[in-house]
Amino acid sequence: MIRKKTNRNKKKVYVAFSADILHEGHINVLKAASQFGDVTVGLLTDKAITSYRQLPHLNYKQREIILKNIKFVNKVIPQKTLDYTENLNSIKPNYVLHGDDWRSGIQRIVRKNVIKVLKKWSGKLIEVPYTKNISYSKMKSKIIETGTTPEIRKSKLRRLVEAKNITRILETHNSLSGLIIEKLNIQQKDGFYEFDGMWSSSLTDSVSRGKPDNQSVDISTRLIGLNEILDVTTKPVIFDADNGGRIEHLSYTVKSLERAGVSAIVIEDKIGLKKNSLFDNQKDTKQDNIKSFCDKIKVINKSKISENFMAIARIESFILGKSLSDALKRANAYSKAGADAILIHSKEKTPKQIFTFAKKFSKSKYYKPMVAVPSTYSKTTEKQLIDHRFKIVIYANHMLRAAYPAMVNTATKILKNKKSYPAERNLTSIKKILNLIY
Ligand code: SPV
Ligand code: MG
Repeated sequence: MIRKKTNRNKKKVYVAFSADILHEGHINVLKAASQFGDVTVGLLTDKAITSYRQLPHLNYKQREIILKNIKFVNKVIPQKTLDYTENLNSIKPNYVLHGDDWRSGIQRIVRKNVIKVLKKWSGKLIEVPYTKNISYSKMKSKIIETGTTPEIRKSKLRRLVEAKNITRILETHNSLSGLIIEKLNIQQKDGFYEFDGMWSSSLTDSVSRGKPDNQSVDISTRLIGLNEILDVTTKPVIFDADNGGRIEHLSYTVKSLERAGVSAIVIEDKIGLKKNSLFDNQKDTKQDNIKSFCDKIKVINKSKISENFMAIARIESFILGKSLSDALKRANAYSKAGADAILIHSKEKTPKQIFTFAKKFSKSKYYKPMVAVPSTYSKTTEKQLIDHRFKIVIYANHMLRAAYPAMVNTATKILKNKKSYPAERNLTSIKKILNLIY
């Protein structure tokens, strides 16, 4: 093996990369950098990258291994923010190299700051011509087209929870809604926004098949639908498994989910005939006892193959009119039994109930990341959830609720007018729908 020695007399060169999809443009910059001295690469962590764009396909370790083995690189260190200041101050490089493509857009401010910091020790920014005909977004779409591996997809949820203040999940009930979640992103003044993953909801999965949310749609049927979504997406999935079914069957469900590349299973602590939690009348609904539910969590953890697969325990105490102390007792027990996260459910109009829970549970020695489902308390902002230490937000049914009135309105208009023209105004054009997927 060739050891790369750092030459004390050589100049120090710093290059920052996210290096998700490595291409010849990176190599051009690194080659140029190595001509000025010893090259340290500041490799952006998942956290730094998600502050301005999507979680990279490869995790930090994988990206580090690739860079360390490039002959122009002497050292790789983590760069924990998009801003270079911390690393520059500790290394005090003579040069920073970057492609000349960062003079506009989000990187403009970062660039300005690099120049300012380098000035302190008369360091210089050298910009090399950006390698033409390379588009990160085109390459990213290629990855979507090609697909992903179950393991890479599965690991993404844990990475997101570690990297982001809040992981934003939206309900999907078919491939088209999955594709919208996959592709939609917006650039706002304060940053880049997108959905991080998908919620496979028992409610919308059932309703879109014309059946009630009471497990009439069996797990195999749900997995068929899910696989169709997985075929055309790369983002992680959280699977709503109701109460997990019979404990004797649970290990098989976990295996099927893992094989498909699902990141997390959510099980709720209810027993008996399943009834959706948002119904007002929960008279006949029974909660599981703590011990039996903990046993289910243990079965999930025992049957899972990958450490990346997560067990999320969903507490229904508030749904069933039970007290805060009941919810807390359960949260601690479920966490101790091995749950990776706690979903505290509520059907109140305000988040008061879950925030009171969050304040107490965040202080518990058994604290685990918390998950919120703001279906009824929908005025609650992500910022408020972050302030209460929620790490995942699930918008649990919105895609189906959006599609349903649109379809009913269109059908009504055609029926009323005995022609389709009046409905056209609210429809996607035929041309657009033909070209939506090609
Ligand atoms: C679902 O989306 O199926 C859920 C959330 O489990 S809730 O409808 O609130 O029960
Ligand atoms: Mg459900």
